[in-house]
Amino acid sequence: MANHYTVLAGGTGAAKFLRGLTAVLPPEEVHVIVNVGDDTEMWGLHISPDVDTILYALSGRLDAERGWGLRNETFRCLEAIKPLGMPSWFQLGDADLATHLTRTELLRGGLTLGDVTERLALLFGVQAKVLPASNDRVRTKIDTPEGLISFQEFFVRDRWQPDVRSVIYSGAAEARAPISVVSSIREAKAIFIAPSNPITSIGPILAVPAIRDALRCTRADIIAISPIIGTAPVSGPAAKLMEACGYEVSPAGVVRCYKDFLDDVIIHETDAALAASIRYDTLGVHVTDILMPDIENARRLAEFALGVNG
Ligand code: FO1
Repeated sequence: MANHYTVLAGGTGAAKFLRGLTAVLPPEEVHVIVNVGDDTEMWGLHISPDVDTILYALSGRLDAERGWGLRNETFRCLEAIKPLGMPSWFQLGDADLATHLTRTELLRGGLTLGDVTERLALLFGVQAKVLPASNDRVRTKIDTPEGLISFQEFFVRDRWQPDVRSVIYSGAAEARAPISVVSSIREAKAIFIAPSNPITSIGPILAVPAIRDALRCTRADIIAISPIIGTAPVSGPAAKLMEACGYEVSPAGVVRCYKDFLDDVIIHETDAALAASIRYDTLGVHVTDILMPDIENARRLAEFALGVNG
């Protein structure tokens, strides 16, 4: 068995957990399999929001208040491009643009998204292994009464206001998982599912058939940290999306999303009374403070999660 822990990750919630995990483990022992369903094209550039959130967090440059983009960012290009009639609802910062320009150029030159991410991680001084879930095109689409829209149109442009009829992971069924992703799952000491949105952050990762198969087959313990406390998500539109996909909005609903491979779940201390009803033969339920307002709490949660595996 290899000497690493693997984390399935979306953006903001995962970034907080990973800051804690890489503070208590040698960062090179941490692998991160990142959602690419949020990826989009803007101004001719390939944007990978969750990959970048993780890279920026692990290089200590994430704007922690926003939860995305770079600290001390400026938006001069955005201001200049608005009057030229280009879309300006997606706020691309000036320094952030350097990442998107580099990624787009390298992809055009024939590198895979995984290759580009490895190169960016090296340049940013990130020692953890950051692995996009697929090099193939996977796009989360939201089915609304007005029609199908992209995840970023739903999340950023429309501020998650539209009614949601269903969620589609376009391209996922045909998408391949890189060998590095499958072996990271197969050989991990343990696998953590970050407290990310189960539908639009973790869902697109699980929709890649080779990834779900690897999770079902791995001998590593798979431990999820609930992104839901009580009946509400810690942040974001998870409630609306879980409901639309037929899941109860609760830690029990989160467990159902991962039912075919989950070994343990970590839930918030105020949900302690739910533990007995969630627990079943093969599922361990662990209770602690899962909020991560600062690095100390993130470290504490990471240590707790490692203890569940221990
Ligand atoms: N999130 C927003 O709420 N508004 C934005 O304008 C925005 C721009 C943006 C630019 C680059 C990037 O990498 C991420 C960005 N995000 C923005 C975050 C992102 O859309 C979401 O947080 C994730 O897709 C959800 O995990």
